[in-house]
Amino acid sequence: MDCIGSIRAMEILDSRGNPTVRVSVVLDSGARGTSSVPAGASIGVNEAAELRDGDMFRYRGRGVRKAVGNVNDVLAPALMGMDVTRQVEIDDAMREIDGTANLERMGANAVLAVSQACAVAAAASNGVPLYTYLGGKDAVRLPMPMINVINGGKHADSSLDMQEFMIVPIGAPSFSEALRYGVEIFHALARILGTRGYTSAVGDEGGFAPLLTSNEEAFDLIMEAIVAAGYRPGVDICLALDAAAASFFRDGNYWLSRTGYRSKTSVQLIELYQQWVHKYPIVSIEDGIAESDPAGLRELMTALGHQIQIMGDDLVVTNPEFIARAIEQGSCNAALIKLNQIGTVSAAIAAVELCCRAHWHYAVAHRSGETEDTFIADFAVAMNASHIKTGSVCRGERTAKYNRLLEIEGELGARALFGHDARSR
Ligand code: 2PG
Ligand code: MG
Repeated sequence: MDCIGSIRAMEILDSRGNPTVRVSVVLDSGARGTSSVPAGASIGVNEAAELRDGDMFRYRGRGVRKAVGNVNDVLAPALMGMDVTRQVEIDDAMREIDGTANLERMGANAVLAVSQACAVAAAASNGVPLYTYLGGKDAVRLPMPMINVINGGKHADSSLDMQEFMIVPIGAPSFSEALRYGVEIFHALARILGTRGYTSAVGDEGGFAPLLTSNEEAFDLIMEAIVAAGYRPGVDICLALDAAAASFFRDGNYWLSRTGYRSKTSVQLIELYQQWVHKYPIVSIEDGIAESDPAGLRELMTALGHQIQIMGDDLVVTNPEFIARAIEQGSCNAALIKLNQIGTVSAAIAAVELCCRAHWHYAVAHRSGETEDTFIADFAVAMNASHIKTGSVCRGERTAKYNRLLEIEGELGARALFGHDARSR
């Protein structure tokens, strides 16, 4: 048994230059673990709550000194001496101290940073990598990356309503090859944007953020880049979309205003998705309909649920309760898993278990405001995730996760599995 000797939090910066929480845990043995938490921009209304200071004279209200204080003054004394391998007990203790359903009192940013740092310290104490500690020795599968190459919505000042245009290297034989395919296409896309007079400046998640004339133009340019890089659309590379539709849903309509369309009903928006799925090799649409539009969600599943992955993100917010409901109501057929939407490692694991039972695919995902922390790379392997969504192949906070996955693949050597049919666990 290795017990928690000390827990210290500090305020650091995320990739958007906003404060966030980093926690270091030291165990009695001297083993230690450090972890930092990310922050979203398109946030589901039912997510666990981040605690921000609200002091407009510091970081325009976005400081996290209160969350840091809660770790150092409240959570740390309560967890001192606990066996660090008792993740569920540690997480439950924090949830009890907080006393709210969405962790708003302590702050999900405070609670998750402690939860993750404890897992990292426990892995170190056991002398095993984090993915083995959390997933056991059968955790040998690398996730399929969904690589974001064009940013829109709340992640860029681009002209696009849709938030994320991604490529999925389905034809790659290994994770590292998938990543290489993605990088080559990313660079081809940069060249194509340049020749058309578009900027190759990037958005929050590292995808390009050009001022295009339509969402279709984004797909067309990506298709061109796939071919220019020597790959076959639909065979080597498919496409995925995160619409983040709640960000343009108002008064019962979808306002695709950036691209000059008038408002659309859910039926019209779904028709548009159907046209896109027909025209482009799209295998996944995330948050295609807002979580507050149940009729639209049903229609989307009826229209495309048998054909492609309909991913719930804002809809299910990594919350076992919401995932159970979505499974029952059939409002999506796959889920994003974001630890900071639910606030503890053990609750995120419970969310994954539900997805597994429903035979859903699930993508472990980053947030648009990230740090150099690589917890989610290990977590994706530990959870046998079908996919990982961690942005583009540039910006250090994104490549940190990819580089960690390359390291894991190297460590696993011949034992490493990759791809959808490796789901045998
Ligand atoms: C999403 C995420 C991550 P954000 O909507 O899936 O890509 O964005 O972190 O801004 O919620
Ligand atoms: Mg999303």
